[in-house]
Amino acid sequence: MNAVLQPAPTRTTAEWQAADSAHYLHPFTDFKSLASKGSRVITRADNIYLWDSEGVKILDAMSGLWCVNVGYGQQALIDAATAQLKQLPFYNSFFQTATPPAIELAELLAQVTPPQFNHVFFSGSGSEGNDTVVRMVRRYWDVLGQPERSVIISRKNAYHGSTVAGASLGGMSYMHAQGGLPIPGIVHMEQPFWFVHGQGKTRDEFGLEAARWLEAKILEVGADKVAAFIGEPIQGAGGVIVPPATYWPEIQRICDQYGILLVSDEVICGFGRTGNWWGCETMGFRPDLMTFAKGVTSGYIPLGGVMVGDRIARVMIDQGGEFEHGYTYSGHPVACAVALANIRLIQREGLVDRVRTDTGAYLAEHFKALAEHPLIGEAQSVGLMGALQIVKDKASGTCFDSALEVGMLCRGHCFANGLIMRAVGDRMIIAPPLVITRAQIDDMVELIRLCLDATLRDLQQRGLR
Ligand code: PXG
Repeated sequence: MNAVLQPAPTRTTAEWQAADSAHYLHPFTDFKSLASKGSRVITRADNIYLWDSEGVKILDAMSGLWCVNVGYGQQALIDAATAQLKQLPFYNSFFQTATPPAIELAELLAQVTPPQFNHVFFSGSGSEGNDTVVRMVRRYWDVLGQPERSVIISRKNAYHGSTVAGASLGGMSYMHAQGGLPIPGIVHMEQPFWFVHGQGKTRDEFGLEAARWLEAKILEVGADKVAAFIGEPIQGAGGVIVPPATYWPEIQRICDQYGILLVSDEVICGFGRTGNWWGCETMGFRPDLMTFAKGVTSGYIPLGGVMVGDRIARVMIDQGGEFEHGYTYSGHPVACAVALANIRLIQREGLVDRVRTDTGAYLAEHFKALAEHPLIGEAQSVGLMGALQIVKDKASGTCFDSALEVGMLCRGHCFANGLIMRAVGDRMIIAPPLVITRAQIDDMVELIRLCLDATLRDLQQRGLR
């Protein structure tokens, strides 16, 4: 028998990196390339800050991975997990059983979601939630005697997860290229990215035009074959792409006209990120299904799910019989207990209102000022998510050759200066914890400016600017 592995908190960075590259295959990673560099090992966190194994303090402007909405170190969440682990660490919700945290969370979610939502189906992640969406949407139309309505329309450059269904719904062509995706019955239309596709038009004109691509796609597929349309209210992993204000209301109108279901993937936009509880509230539409994950527990423990609107719930409950679908961890009691503590904390601290009326507006003002920087062609933020578009030429809005990986260069400067930002191509992304203060926003914006300056200097030295 192997010796019992002891935790080794005192290992050096080099020792962590050696063990990491020997055994750990990281997500979305070139394994060989990472092994040659070594991972940055994060060892602790508090509020909006992380510390690495060298003791370096880092401002986490990405909330972990768009999820630590209440910030790190919240005692109420830690206590909720500890108490539930002692009381009942696990029981399932199959075979006509349930646990108090899962029941209470279902009840609370019905209260904090738009009025059409009174039921929830739990999963372990956002990807699994979107697998549930595919199964439920198709089952709904089956039960109504229209099984031929099975096609789901999504968008290019959307991110809906990494399971087979999630990656198929998503519109990342490099993901489709690995594993024969998408699965049949999922089609994609162009994204509402004004900066790339809408130049020469007003944002509002472009928003209507981009929404009408949905109608064109419905007619191409056949209106009687389309089951649903899915989209993120604001695309997150695709680069914080904020659609024009005209886009979502027109999408809603088209879905209503053709009777197709509307699915909002709220995995990033949910739980206050955009200054309302839900991104669909900020963008002005009324979905039939909402996928959530991440912010439901502020990432302290995995949990996801799907809010099921009354239109679908009534059919599934009254006429559907058994729904042949579920996960071992659907309604995991510890995850649900943490989610309850997390949502109550958001309510108690008024975090959603704070983002809408205070910190979101404050960030927008300072972010807009970054658009003056010689490298930035567009600066956009909604609530506490934002993007800076790096450009080669400000006047024309021309971008750098993508092979130059200018975004990665900038991300390197962020890493070196104690700031975590995400680079999506040449778009620099932020989504800081919702507890961030005005003073911390000042620090963050100052750090961003410093990193943009350093990136510009590099480009000038290489003769690229
Ligand atoms: N939907 C959306 C809108 C997401 O952003 C998922 C579904 C999948 O959730 P899970 O819990 O299965 O990961 C996501 C996840 C990035 C990045 O690089 C974004 C996500 C995940 C990993 C990386 O921005 N979003």
